[in-house]
Parts: sequence; structure tokens; C-alpha cells
Amino acid sequence: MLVLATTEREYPWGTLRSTNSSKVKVILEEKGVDYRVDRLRPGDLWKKPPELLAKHPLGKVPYLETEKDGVIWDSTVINEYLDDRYPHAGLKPDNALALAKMRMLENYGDEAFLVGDLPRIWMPWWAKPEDRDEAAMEAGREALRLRGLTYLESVVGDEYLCGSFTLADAPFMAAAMVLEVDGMDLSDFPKSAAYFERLRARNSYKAISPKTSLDDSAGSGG
Ligand SMILES: N[C@@H](CCC(=O)N[C@@H](CS)C(=O)NCC(=O)O)C(=O)O
Repeated sequence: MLVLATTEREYPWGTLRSTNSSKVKVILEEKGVDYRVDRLRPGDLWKKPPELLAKHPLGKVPYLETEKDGVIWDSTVINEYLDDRYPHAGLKPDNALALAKMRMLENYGDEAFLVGDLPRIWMPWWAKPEDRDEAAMEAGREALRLRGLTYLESVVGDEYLCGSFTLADAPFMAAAMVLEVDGMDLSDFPKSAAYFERLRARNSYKAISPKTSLDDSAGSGG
């Protein structure tokens, strides 16, 4: 049984999840492999206790515990590992250029969205409504409009980023989750908005949807 270590919490205003771990959860679901979720205390990501550092040398989530191969960490590495280890229903193109393009788009999702401008919108959702800095959140939305959404709008087509669904779409699943919670207006980015809706319509999105409780998203095997 694979075990995905992540941070997810139920709050009065919804179920909030680690974006990088959500990327992995989606691919575990797409692959249909048995896994269960191990939820760490969010405070451990700042305290970095020795037991966390023993699993992930940077003290971050996600990491994946496997029976065959030990611990694999970093969401991009884990997703590539899952696609290589469970090659059915492949989620990567097989020629060098298409693979490079897929990896560039996946990296763009990570850098511009998940570690770039989304945290300024997302992190405040983990605080009480009265403790949120609305001006800082709006600055995050503006940064996302100027960079990530402008670029996404220029590359996204009628399907997924590389035609069929691939690993490049995984970070954008996590972005779709954050934008669903935030309710940010995407009317200036109609192709991106439609793409996020397509992502939310996939079965795998249920495992990270803000509408799915923690009990209902503990993994297929537990
Ligand atoms: N490149 C890493 C980034 C992981 C990451 O930054 N995870 C966040 C939670 S979403 C975290 O653990 N933050 C604590 C920290 O940065 O020390 C990945 O893709 O897995």
C-alpha cells in the first residue's frame, strides 16, 4: 500500500489542502492504485521535527512511502515515479520534444502558480476570515492575472495542455482547487476558465475538491 504524506484540514469554511500534495493525489487517483493518506500536523512543516526530516530532508510535503522503493519526495518526482512504476494508462508523451514540452508546462504550473502567486491567495484561506489581509490577497490575484493566467490563456486549447491529460495538468488541478475556493473572477481568461472546469469534471478531482470531506478523501485503500 502506498502512503501519501500530506497536510489537509477541515475548517468551518471548507476542506483545505496542500497544493503540492494535491498534485500527487490526483495522479494516484488517475492511476487507480491503492493508497492511503497520512495527514501531518501543519505546524510540523514549520517546526520540522526529526521524524519528518528523516522522511523528507527538506521537511516538506508531499512524500510518498512505498513498500518496494522506500520514500520518494517532491511532487514532480513522485508523479513521474508513479507513471513509470505503474505504466498502464500512461500520462506522458513518448517522444523527446513532446516530453520536454510537457515538463516545461508542468514546471510552469509549479513555478508560476503553486509556488509563485497562488500562495498569496491560498494561505489566507487557512486563517480565520477576520485575520485575512484582503489587499494582499487581491495583489496575489493581480500577479496571477498578469503572469500565470496570461500565459495559460495563450497555450491552453480545447482539451488538456498536451492534448490528452498528462502530468503537465497535475499542478493545474491543484490550481483549479484553490480558484474554486477563492471564487476569483476568470471572465478575462475564458479558455483558462473552461480548462479549469474540464479539470474539475475529472473523477480524480473529487479527491482534492473543497467539497469532499477529509473522511471521503483518505485514499482508495483506506
Ligand atoms: N517542490 C516541492 C515543494 C513542496 C512544498 O513546498 N510543500 C509545501 C506544502 S504545499 C511545504 O511543505 N511547505 C513547507 C516548507 O516550505 O518548508 C514539491 O513539489 O513537492
